[in-house]
Amino acid sequence: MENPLAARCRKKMGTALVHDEEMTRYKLLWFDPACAIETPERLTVSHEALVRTGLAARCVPTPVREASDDDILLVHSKEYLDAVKKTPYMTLDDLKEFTLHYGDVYFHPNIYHCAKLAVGAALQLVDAVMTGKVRNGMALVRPPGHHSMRSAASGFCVFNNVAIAAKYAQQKYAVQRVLIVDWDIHHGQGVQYAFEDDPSVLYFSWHRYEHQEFWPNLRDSDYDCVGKDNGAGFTINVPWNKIGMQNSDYLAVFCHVLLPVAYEFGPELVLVCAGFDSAIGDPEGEMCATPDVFAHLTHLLMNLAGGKLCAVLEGGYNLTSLSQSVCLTVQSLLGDPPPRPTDLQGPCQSALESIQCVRSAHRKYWSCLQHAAERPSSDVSTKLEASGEARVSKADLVWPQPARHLPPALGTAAVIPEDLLCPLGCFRFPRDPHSQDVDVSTWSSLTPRRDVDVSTWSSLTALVGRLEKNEIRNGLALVSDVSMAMAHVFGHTPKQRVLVVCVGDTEVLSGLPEDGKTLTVHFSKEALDKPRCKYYIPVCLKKSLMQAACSLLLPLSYQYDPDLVLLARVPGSHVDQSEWQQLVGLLQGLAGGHMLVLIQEGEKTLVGPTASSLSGSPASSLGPLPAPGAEDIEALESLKWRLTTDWKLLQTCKDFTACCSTKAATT
Ligand code: FKS
Ligand code: ZN
Repeated sequence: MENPLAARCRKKMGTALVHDEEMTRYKLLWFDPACAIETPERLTVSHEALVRTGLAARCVPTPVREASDDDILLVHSKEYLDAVKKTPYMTLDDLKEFTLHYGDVYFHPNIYHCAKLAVGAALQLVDAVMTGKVRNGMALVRPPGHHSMRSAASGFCVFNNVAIAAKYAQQKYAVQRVLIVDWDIHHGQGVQYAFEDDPSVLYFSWHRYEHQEFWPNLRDSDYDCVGKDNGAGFTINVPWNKIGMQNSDYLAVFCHVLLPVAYEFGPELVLVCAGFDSAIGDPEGEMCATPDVFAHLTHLLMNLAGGKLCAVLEGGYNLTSLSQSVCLTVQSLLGDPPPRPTDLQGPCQSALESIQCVRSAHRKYWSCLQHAAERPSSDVSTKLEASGEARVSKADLVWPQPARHLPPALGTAAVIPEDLLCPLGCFRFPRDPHSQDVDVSTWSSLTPRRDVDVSTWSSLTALVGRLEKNEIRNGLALVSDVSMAMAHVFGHTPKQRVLVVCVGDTEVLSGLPEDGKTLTVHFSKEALDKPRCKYYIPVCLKKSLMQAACSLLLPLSYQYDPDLVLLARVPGSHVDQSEWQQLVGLLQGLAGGHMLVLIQEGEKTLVGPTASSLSGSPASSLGPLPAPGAEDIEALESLKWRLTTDWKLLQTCKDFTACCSTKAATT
């Protein structure tokens, strides 16, 4: 029997699951259609699904506790706490009367107890993550928290679990910067108000808004509410003005708004208001993003803050969609590769309008957005067409059952010379003893034939074959010539769609076919080649790799949807170790995690850090990023403009042609 500590180490520190059945022990006691959806079953089905899929057993079980008065007073007023304290002793009529002071919430004799446990669950999770007992985790709680305010309950929420958790982390662990990502479909106005003037907490929320016609109908939820005083720029609101938003819309907002800003902010802790009413089938959200998308959203946040991420349940009212989404979130937290993304056709017009508005409202606060376009001249266009437009039809609300998830048996294979120690978490992939003769003559015109290591190449071929069969998840190889090794891999995997990401100042593979079987993105600091076609994209940047990774590489990669990712480090690279690890981390969200990293011999020191990222350890944090150079931002923007016609996920403006002409006029 393996000792649990070693097991956790092997699992890169593990994932906490905070849960207690007690939180199912309150419910609505009278007739109120607005509150009827918030049921105990929400918690039961979520937990049962985690148990049934074997995910719960892979987590570190973590008990809840009751939050103390002091914990609750970090966010709420004494008067409000005292009022809630009386509810366990109230009669039904008193409870009904008490409820009337607030909007869309109900009280029950046991809700105060559960609300204390919900806060305590979030704090237990913060403790487990901050003390390093686990890397990340999820708390399954009821009542939710993000609507409750200093002195008011609201929207099923009694105490603000996540806001309290943020203050607690700052107080107890001296955390300097907290990022709160609220992907619930309602605006967490309670969280926003708690931190609106506080630059140490960056609050991001997307929410169904419909030009203020959707609950909680606040002017404060619109894109131009960006925070106050010192906190200006540290509240990011993305209003959804239409229902039916899809995976593309969510991912576009992550790539073009949240991630660039989050990397610039450099959080030390990430908290997620993890509501799943933003998923398909939910009666409140009426959106169309599939449960799979949460595996990606989670994955994309998992390498911020050195991996410290706490997800706390908020809403989610379709029990099927809710429990699937919870599972996919926990699956990512555990380090399993996200499923291949589906249906990424690019964001819809209404989403683009929201993206453009938010980016423009935040231009003056975040240097990664300094070149964002103006907001569209009329931001009410979608309002006018909204009512007449076909709503999402019933037929659209059927979504495929997420694939039964089987993590590959083996993890990370290393093709490295015998004299190099096999990095922790990897296994040495055998050099093929029966290396067939490899015909390199076709490639010899491309690259001078140096110290050709035929046996390395044949093990690479074998390795790619095993990746294809899902027998191995990913691999890395130290090779004497990256170009030759790549050429070899291509020569032997004719059927696949391969995303090639090159980093470094050496030209590679000029002779690749341009038929879409590969998409190459090459980052260098010296200008290399001109783009030849939509499948070959050279990116010349002095620094700002993370910005380019979020807003260029990720959208391209998601839309291309490769079968395999080939990441190559060629000589003359300016990317440092932590950026490199971030890149390795982000790219593992593609191709079901199938990735092969090629490193040129001279950069032996990168083998360890690369292996560590490939086998699931969090990338080291980059801290807050310096402002990217104007030159870099120019280069990036003009590249995105040029590519947008072919790659819709790169789009950040509603009326593309109108934006192009303003762009042309200003540059
Ligand atoms: C019924 C109107 C219901 C209230 C919606 C409250 C949403 C709560 C939540 C939370 F995460 F807090 F649970 N309006 N058609 O989902 O945001
Ligand atoms: Zn909600």
